[in-house]
Amino acid sequence: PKMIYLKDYQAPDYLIDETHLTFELFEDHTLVHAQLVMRRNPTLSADLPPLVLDGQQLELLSVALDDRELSAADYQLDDSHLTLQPTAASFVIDSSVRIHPESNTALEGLYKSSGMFCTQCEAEGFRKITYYLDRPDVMSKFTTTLSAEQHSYPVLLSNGNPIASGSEEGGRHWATWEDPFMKPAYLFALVAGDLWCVEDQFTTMSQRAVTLRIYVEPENIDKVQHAMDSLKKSMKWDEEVYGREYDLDIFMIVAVNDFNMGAMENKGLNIFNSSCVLAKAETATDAAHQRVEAVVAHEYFHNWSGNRVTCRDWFQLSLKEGFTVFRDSEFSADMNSRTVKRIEDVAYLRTHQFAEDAGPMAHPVRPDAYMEISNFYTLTIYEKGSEVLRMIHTLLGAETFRKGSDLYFARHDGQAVTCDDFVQAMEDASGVDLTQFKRWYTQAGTPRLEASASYDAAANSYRLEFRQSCPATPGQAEKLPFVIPVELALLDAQGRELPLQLVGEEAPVGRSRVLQVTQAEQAFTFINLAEKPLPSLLRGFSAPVKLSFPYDRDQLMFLMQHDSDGFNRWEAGQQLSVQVLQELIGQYQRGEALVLDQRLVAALRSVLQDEQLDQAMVAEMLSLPGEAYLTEISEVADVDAIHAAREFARGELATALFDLLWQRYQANRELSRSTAYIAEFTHFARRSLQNIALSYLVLSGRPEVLAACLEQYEACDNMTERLTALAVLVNSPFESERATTLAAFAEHFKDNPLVMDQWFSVQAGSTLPGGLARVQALMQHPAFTLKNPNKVRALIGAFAGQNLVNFHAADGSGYRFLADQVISLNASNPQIASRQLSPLTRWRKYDDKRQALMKGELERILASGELSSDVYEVVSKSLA
Ligand code: DPP
Ligand code: ZN
Repeated sequence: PKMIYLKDYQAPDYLIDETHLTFELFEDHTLVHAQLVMRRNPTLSADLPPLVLDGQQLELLSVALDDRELSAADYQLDDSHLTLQPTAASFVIDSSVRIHPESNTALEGLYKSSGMFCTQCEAEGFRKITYYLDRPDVMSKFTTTLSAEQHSYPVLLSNGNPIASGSEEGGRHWATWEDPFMKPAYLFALVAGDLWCVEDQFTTMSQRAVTLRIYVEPENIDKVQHAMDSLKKSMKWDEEVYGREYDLDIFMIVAVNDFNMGAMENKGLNIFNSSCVLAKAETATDAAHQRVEAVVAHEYFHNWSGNRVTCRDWFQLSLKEGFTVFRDSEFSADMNSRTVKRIEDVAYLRTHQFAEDAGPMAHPVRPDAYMEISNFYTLTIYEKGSEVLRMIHTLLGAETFRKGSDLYFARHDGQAVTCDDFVQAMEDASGVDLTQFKRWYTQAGTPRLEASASYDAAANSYRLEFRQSCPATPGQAEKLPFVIPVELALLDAQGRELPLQLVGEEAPVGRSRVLQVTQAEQAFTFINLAEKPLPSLLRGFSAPVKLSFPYDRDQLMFLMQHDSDGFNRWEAGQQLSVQVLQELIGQYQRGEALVLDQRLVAALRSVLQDEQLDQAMVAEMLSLPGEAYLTEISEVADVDAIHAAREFARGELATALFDLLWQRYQANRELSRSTAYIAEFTHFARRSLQNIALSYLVLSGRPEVLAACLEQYEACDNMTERLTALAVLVNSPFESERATTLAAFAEHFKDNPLVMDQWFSVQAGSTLPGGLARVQALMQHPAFTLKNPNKVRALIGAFAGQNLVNFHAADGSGYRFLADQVISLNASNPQIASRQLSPLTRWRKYDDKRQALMKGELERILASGELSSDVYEVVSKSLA
């Protein structure tokens, strides 16, 4: 595989004005006929270069140019292109190919899942369907006719509006769909299957009625309402917050069991991993309900940020993904709790994206080069991309940001554009120069921001100094300073925000404001401060940086109680916990007895006693930083010490806070008993506190907690409580109850694959000794298969990504296991294989012995035979 560079971008030689597709779907093959109405790109010279169409794994049956059948002498064919010579500026290509969706295990292009036909074309899957200019800047008007056997495939869907249908001889039928909007091939979709749908309606802001349909397998028809409600909320929110109206007469979602990603925003016909659609109380957790709401919104929002305005090339992927993640996170914040949503997003970003940005696959939000684009659907493109948009939003303010987005959509509707075009619209609408800001798009790595402060009592002034730097990343040794928006307040001894007046300002400007750190070193002096303040910095995590400020533990406890920024209250607690845990890690490494700083106990006690505090916040504050986060912030991660220290702290907290936790648990369990399940934020909140309380309580080993756990498992009416009870037992010392409950759960839910995924995950994550053996045994379970990406993620992904003590076993057995799985997945599903590799790419974080073992496995993969470009790119970059 070779590198593809942004600097080599060239506009397409030819355009495809119309695309007429015909699919004849059969059990052992599919015939695809494509008629492409083409012309020379008018912005280029008048000569006619060869036409190079993309195509892979296609059996070419015939090709014609302007109705003239071509013979093999008229074209060149290799394993990824069909090349021929046009003779006029406008022409029509007709091709027929045979493909094999029934044996497509890569789940890219057209494939079969649970007996239905479906597609996944982003990024470069369309070339596995027909010969085409498979690039996002070639936009075309599509008409699609599909035919199949009527009994097995009563439902035939494609993009746009249905315009005709009928029956054929021999029990087959057909349907034709027409999409009036120009789109790139990656947004093409087709579905044929035996599906049921739930239908609803949405009236848009200009009073157009839109039909909404969610298609699922018949047995899942009772699990669709939550997704439908989420869809209607998303449509309304996009009208209100962004002024975006839906544009077709029908919007469809189809749930598919075998899917590489979460979902796909195909025009008018979104195809979803069933895990991101199906949700009802008995089978889906609160987290799953929230995920469905967020993903439905995300894909719907793409209709504008992605489809109406798309990407010029795949280097611009964050143009649509970063923006759309930002849009869906704001939507979720509006539907639920803004502070809690922010905490969840930041915890995720800091644990996972920061690790990516510090590893061998680190790349800018707009990469310069890639080997396999499927590897670039990353946390950096999505989550950091969203943070970059959030910073623009912070710098411009909500109103001006909206003017910028309106201008962007108006100026580029129907076009394929770049990240620069987006920023230009923001600059033009605001008059703000974002030249330096754009370094966020081009420089990889997580910036460090060190802050320090000094108070001058004689002058009543307070000086804050910032120093920024950014570590080297592959291909980028030196970095230039970023524009870092730092939202801050200064608190007095009672925790009140003080008026903020910088030297040179006539009067104070607010009590919480955004400063811009743009230099490598920069100081700000605040005046008219009669007492030394305590700063609340980077409020709401206003920039994706690693901030340090020399707070002592008492100051952090003070901020936990008094900071008026909810996010920073949580953040103070995290920093306090990190300090305390790092102290324990040191004690463990030196072979000393572990002693927990009682200030952490005191701080969490007052959180638990605070009846005013949102219960979800209480739950968030009780959650100690995870092992993966502690790994990320370590120079060299000592897996065993991290695990031991964190478990010790949890045990001490459980003992010291037992009564309060028990009280909070029982009060909430009582509410759960007396109220039917509601998928709504206040209920998510109280269940999250109830459940984290239970996970602490069980550490006491007391019989009344075991009884409570079993009661919750048996008597609850929803998966959130049931799965928590199961997870708590699985990680508990109550061996016989663990086994009985696991067996009962599997028996009860054996026919529900999504619930069985949870069952696998809970066990894969258990940090009790013997983790690998348990995972290997589970791979033999009848409900497990490597062919289903959700199963791979639930068992193998959860083991390697979340069960750090077991995965990093000192003998290297976890590494060897993962490499074996990657080698076997490489042949069947390269995208999933490559994704599973990421724990091994982080080898630099570990001690020499583990480094050698991890590298050894990467080398073994490299030597294992023919590698997909997906796996080859990640392995070779990791070893470089
Ligand atoms: N399906 C993926 C997403 O929506 C890729 N577009 O993010
Ligand atoms: Zn997306």
